[in-house]
Amino acid sequence: MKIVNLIFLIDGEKILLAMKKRGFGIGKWNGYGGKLEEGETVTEAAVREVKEEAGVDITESDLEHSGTIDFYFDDKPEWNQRGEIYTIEKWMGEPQETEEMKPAWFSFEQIPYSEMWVGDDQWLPYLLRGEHFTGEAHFVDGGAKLVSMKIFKK
Ligand code: 8DG
Repeated sequence: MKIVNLIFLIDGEKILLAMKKRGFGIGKWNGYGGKLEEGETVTEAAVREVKEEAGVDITESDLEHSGTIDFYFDDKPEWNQRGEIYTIEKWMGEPQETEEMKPAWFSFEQIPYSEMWVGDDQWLPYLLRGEHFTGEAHFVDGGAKLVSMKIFKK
């Protein structure tokens, strides 16, 4: 399965989400991330994606692996992907709006789940508590509808 990464910047009790302005997941708040380029490791790609999408510099060894979720698109199996999800508490520079993403800070108590991928409300709480998780999600209708989701604490 294709791998994508997903990175959330965390500052105390606040999380940085960014509104996706184009492409897959347009109109949703999410972390930064995307597909690996040829020859890249997941964490190398994370450094590149955060730079491209937020304009900030991070160091690979500061990334904390939080969980793995397999995203299945039951009516579009070519979209199936494994999401490797990270948090990071250190970076250099201020997150900027880019062509792809418009960032905003959210308190842990005010996560805009209704404007996120359906199902994020089932695993993001683990991440916010600093717990590790694994799981799988099954979507139809291009990701608009969640058919099932299983999340396990690791
Ligand atoms: P890029 O490689 O061009 O930068 O990325 P893209 O074309 O915009 O999208 P992508 O690589 O397909 O990555 C899409 C992002 O969407 C990736 O970070 C993982 C994420 N994603 C899913 N499903 C879900 C989900 O259920 N919740 C969240 N929060 N993200 C999801 O594919």
